[in-house]
Amino acid sequence: MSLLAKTYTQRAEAHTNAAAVRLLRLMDAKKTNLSVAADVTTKKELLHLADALGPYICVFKTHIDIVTDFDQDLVDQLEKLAEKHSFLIFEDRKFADIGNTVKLQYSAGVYRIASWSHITNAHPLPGEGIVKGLAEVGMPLSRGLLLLAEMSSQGSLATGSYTLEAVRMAQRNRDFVFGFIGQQRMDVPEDFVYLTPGVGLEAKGDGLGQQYRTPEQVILDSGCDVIIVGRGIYGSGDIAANAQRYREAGWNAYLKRTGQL
Ligand code: 5BU
Repeated sequence: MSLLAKTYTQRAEAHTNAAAVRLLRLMDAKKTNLSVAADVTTKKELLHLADALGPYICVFKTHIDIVTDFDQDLVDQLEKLAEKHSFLIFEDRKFADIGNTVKLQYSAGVYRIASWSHITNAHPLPGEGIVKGLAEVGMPLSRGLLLLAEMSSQGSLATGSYTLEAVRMAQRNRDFVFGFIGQQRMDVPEDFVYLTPGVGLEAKGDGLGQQYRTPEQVILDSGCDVIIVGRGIYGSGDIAANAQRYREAGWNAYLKRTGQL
């Protein structure tokens, strides 16, 4: 059976990374492959989005360093909401330094990301030491890492042989690296989970380089697994209704792909 015809649950069996197994199982259980990108700058707004959108999502994606009034209580509450609604937290930190530095950035500082974020991501740019450094912190905590294989923004330099090298780096570190942030699935035998930003049903871009594709293009045509949607959900109108629309579009594309629809 081809990878793309398999359900998320079937694919969970082949994964060893704890975060990947949890994610794949909870997607089928909750019937959602939607992740919300909560790019808001106050604790109140962030917690509101997590609670209001929790029922519709598999992953709550944060940029914790944009929250002006960050404190430990925010993290405690976010973790409670993740339990309540059964979603994983993904700090979109995009680490990009040498192994020793990212280890400290991941474990220490004000945010102590590794202590609460199930998933984080890194640029392969500095070389494999970045994965090794993050793994020293993340593996004992059962965390998972995504490598940035491609970006959604116009003019991104992460293309061609860079993207191929990202995939090779992931293949060599499968215990910790379970997938990618990317725009299209690369044809390799291993099962990697793809989380894909740059998703919008209306807008085509944002005037600052962002480029949008539809959930169907992402899940069905490009073979990715999770759609990441920010402003398309919280930008205007009823956020729960918007989330339901994206959830349905993403889920139907998955059902079509797996022959269930
Ligand atoms: P938007 O509001 O749906 O455009 O938000 C997209 C989010 O995904 C935002 O948090 C970005 O930081 C993130 N993102 C992205 O847009 N494109 C990329 O290639 C990567 C992350 Br990697």
